[in-house]
Amino acid sequence: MQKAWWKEAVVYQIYPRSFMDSNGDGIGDLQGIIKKLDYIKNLGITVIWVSPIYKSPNKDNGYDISDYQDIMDEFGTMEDFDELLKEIHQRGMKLVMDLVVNHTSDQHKWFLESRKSKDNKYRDYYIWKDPVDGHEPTNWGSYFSGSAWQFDETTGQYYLHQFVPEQPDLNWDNPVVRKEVFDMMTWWCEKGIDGFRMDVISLISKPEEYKDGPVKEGEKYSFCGAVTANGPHEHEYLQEMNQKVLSRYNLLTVGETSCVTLEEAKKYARSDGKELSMVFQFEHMDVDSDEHGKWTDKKLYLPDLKEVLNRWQKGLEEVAWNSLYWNNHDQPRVVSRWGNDSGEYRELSAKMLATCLHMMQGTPYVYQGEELGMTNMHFSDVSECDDIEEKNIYIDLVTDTKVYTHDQMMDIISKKGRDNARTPMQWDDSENAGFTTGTPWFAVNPNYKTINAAAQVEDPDSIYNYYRKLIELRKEEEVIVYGTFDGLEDADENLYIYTRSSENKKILVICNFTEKELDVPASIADMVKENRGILIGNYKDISEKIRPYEAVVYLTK
Ligand code: TEU
Ligand code: CA
Repeated sequence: MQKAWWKEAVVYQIYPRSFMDSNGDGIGDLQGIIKKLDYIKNLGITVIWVSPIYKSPNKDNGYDISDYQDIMDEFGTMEDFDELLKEIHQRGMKLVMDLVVNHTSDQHKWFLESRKSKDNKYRDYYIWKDPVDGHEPTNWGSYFSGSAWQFDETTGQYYLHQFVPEQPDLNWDNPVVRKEVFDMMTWWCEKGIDGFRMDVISLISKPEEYKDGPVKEGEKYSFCGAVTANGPHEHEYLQEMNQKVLSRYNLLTVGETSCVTLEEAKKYARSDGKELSMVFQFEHMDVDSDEHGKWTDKKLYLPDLKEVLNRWQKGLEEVAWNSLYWNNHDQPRVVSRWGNDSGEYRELSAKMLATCLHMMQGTPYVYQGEELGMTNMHFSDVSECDDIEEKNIYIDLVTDTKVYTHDQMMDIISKKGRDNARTPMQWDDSENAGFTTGTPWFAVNPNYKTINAAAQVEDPDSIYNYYRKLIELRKEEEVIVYGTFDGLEDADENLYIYTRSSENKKILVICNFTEKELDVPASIADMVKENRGILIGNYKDISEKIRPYEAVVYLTK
């Protein structure tokens, strides 16, 4: 298999707003990140991905950009950025920026001009359509509730926004827009960055025809992603981006490809390097969704998770490349979601989940705080929430349609909402978890007294040091990066078992997703018995049984 530095990388995602505040204003910033680079380096991380740091009104916490070539006031200055990049490179790490070019902020100068008149030079930078029978051009619904169209009085037309109205979609069919984006990307590459995470990049090529889509039972709109994802010119535009920008630098590029299928991923992450290095897929994030999407307290059924991940492991083998993630700034904390965040089981299940993911084939992503076993937080009222997606879904499912009561919705937001990932990083047991000397912009999880970095960095048995060993193993054992994946016992409802094999090495990974003590399945009993040692495990000794939330990686050849 073709080798590449980004296949051997381990990426740490920082959500700057909640990572570390250096000036006491309660908001994380670039100087705060610089203070914590040694903490990240010590984990064994090789690449840092920062969520958007560009100028933004923060309607969607930076995913609504008003100036792509300047730094958000709250985060610092371009000089701070230059210092951050230098400090990261000096530590032998790389920096990946978050590229949000499916849409801009409505405060971006392009949109401020575009909305002025129909014949404005920037009009076609965005997607404007006439009303149809006095209403929205199509029945498309936004990712964040409501219509995906916003009426603009000045020119009597609607503009498309697949997220909130303050995030108007760019018109990628306009070659001038593509050139603007490619020039901006080149500008950042010339500054020396090492890659891009590309926000909803699968949505940039819109359908040739703007017409109504299918509406699900009980819904008012047709989900826009279903008609816009993986559009007719998607791969043409990405190959143009690759040819004009990406291929000229030594980059890690990861597409956040909402609604991507395995077949489409083979195009986005094709191994000939003509598009992107890899993609974030979402099928495994949807295994605990239902007719209300992720807004449900549906429990994980392990065979569903195994079916998705094993299919992606085998499906991309040799032809493309996987990313590996449980967490990011849009997902709840996995130890609460699919582990057990209470008592002794929190540490065990956090290490088990980490083992399950990090022994697979692909580039692993660690989201800030995941390496500490940070957990979800309880929100009792929507007024405690910051996330626009949560606020809008509350109105949709409680106020407007009464699908859920207030208590039901708050319980579900506490389980699945994005705010769970945005509580401030827990550095130590001092006030505000050492995140800020001021008033934190968002509530700190009260469990910071016991769950924090200071309590773990020096403890050899901590979750932090377990992640450090997993990452070290990946650097030592080539079979973990390049070995073949084979799932075992796919139907088992409690255990996730798979092997990774290369010419002269084979490992067996066993993860117990439950608090039950279980027998070793007969199918792997011999492999276990003849093992040549344990590479890593979350119990100090070995047992005839598989214990609650046990993870163990045997060397079998
Ligand atoms: O997220 C795109 C996306 O698919 C989100 O709808 C996400 O999957 C969802 O919130 C999970 O329930 C990207 C960014 O990661 C997200 O933070 C932004 O809000 C969004 O695009 C718009 O830029
Ligand atoms: Ca600050």
